[in-house]
Amino acid sequence: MKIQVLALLIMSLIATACNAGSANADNRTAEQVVAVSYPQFNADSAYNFVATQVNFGPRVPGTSGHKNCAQWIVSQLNQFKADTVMCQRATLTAFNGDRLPAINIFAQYNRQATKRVLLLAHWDTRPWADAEKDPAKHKTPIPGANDGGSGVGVLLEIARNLAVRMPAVGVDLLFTDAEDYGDTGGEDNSWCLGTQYWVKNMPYDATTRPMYGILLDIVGGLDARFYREGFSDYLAPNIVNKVWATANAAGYGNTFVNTQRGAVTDDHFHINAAGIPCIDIIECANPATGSFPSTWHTLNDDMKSIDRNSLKAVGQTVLNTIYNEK
Ligand code: AHN
Ligand code: ZN
Repeated sequence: MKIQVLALLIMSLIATACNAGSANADNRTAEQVVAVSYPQFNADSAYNFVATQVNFGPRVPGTSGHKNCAQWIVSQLNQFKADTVMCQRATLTAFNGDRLPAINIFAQYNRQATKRVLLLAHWDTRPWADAEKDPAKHKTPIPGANDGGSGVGVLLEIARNLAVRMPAVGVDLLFTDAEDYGDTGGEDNSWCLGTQYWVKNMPYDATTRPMYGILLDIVGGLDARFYREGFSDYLAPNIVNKVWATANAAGYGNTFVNTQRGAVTDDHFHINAAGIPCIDIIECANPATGSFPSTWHTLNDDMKSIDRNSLKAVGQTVLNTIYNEK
């Protein structure tokens, strides 16, 4: 690790020396130059990770698509050299009495680091397309490209980058299950069952718990906009400030809009309740109503609703955020 940092330092000194006479010579020290060298988030790679998930079929707990996708996520994390990959299994009872064989998948990078960041996304998909106009479609499972697939696709592309070069801080990746088996219009606690279980059984103590968390949910939509989500802004405003400023600095200020819109009881709500400040990056398609994209919980939540530019804006912003940490 020391050698790697030294090599980067020397490389950037050479780069600085080469630029010395040119118009863009600046006053940054070598250390600052190193600090701003970010890995490149590959949107095509993330897109392919989303497509692979969709090809498994719906990832509804208890189905073969669910089982196969869990195996695949674990194999990808191992391939991308996570220090540890853990499957937390539980049978959770849904609002309607269904028993769900849930798996929260947890991977740690740079396990020794005491300063850590938690990144999370739900990997299950909704069993019912109950936002369809046609009631005949309400019992059909959604493809879950954006709602489920996109967050996982971005996290796996981040994992691929972590395998190449680690940031200064430790990184925990949590793929939560049974988020989307909730009761539309019913109890808020009927959603996010995997995360509710996780916070009751977290593998953290005072020294290993992360400084903060970033949840990615519905991050791949066409021409998506991300507003400051209400609970994030109320419970973890400094993290929202940090991430939105990082997006702006990276040129994604149009995608990450610096105003508050909407509020959603999502996985981050429960992480906050467990004492870890956590924000939600989630699409707000209509700032007037704070609503989700039109494909949400419909059969049109397929690959046609996925935008590489949105994956890139979110993925690069999160990467830059964690590589900025000292
Ligand atoms: C509520 O409707 C309370 N939460 C929904 C969170 C969600 C569903 N995110 C994606 N799908
Ligand atoms: Zn959903």
